[in-house]
Amino acid sequence: MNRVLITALPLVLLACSSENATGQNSAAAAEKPFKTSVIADFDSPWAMTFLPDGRALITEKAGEMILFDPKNGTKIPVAGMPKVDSAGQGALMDIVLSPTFGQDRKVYFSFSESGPGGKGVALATGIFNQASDGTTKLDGVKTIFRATPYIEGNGHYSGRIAFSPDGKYLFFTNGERQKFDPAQDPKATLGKVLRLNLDGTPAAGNPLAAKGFHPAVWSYGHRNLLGIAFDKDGRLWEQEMGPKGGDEVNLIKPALNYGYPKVSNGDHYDGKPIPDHSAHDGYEAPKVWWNPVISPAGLLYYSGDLFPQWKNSLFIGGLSSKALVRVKLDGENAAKADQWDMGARIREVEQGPDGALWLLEDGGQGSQGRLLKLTPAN
Ligand SMILES: [Ca+2]
Ligand SMILES: [Ca+2]
Repeated sequence: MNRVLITALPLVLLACSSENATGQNSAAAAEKPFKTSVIADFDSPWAMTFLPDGRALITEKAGEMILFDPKNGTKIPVAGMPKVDSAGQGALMDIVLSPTFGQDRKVYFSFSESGPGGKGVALATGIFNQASDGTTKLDGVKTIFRATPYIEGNGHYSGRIAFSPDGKYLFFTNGERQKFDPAQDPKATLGKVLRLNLDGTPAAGNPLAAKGFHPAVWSYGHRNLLGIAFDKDGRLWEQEMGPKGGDEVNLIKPALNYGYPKVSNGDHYDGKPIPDHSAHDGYEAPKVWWNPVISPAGLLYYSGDLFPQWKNSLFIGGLSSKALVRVKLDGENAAKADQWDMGARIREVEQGPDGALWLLEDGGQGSQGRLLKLTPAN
């Protein structure tokens, strides 16, 4: 097959092929309300975002950022990226455009790195520039925030980015690094949702600073937060990989403690029980949780017109579940809606300019790292 597959290749056809290893049968595939087209293939992609001109920036785990043009399949490497420590769950992680991208071409991205004390997740900015010969780079790359503290290990960095609807604040997720207790440690940014100014400094008025918390903390008691998104009414939704049987979608509110590792509807992977959430225990319970787990990676709030029936839904990419998962929102409530078998670990979900859904497969454990475009079946 060609390196770049711009021809639509419905998975319905793949599902009938003897080469298909997805385990789907064609009847189940045919029930999907979308057609899946394979657009391109990447090397362990992690995140993507669309530019105003319809091209996309795509991050790869080892540290490459790629400018991709869906119209012709062109891939251009973006120069100027910092050194990434991509061992284990480490990666060049999220990529989002600044709220002011139209004026200043600034982008924000996250990555894991080595530093004093061990490793941690960092947040950086750069100015996206493309020369007349097509070469592309980020100019003036600057790390503007680092997790506290850096510690040993290669897991649970998190590193997802979202901007408040007014464009004034940046919300950044820091995972608990598989060390459990940092999620409840007021001084650590680990296991927290953070609210920062656009220059990476902690936002004034964060709700726990006066109680001795790190001044960036917005909410705490989280595990591995691999998705964060605002809805049309300005509510902040978050998903996280919980312990065994405890993956979560949470509605994030300032100063609340979401419980980990003190309480969870799941239990530790080594079998040790964790008390479940219960009413009036002082911990904020998830709106939705999964047992068995789905291993949620990317999170998208859908606002497009191409799938009007899915407005006001969250879409979640599932790793171990090899699924695209839809959660229906209704004000402050959320409920499981759909879980489609995609036959591959799904790392990222994005909305295209026309409202199509775009997925990035994970690159490991049998998944190929393909870029998929979903459009209505009929
Ligand atoms: Ca994205
Ligand atoms: Ca439990």
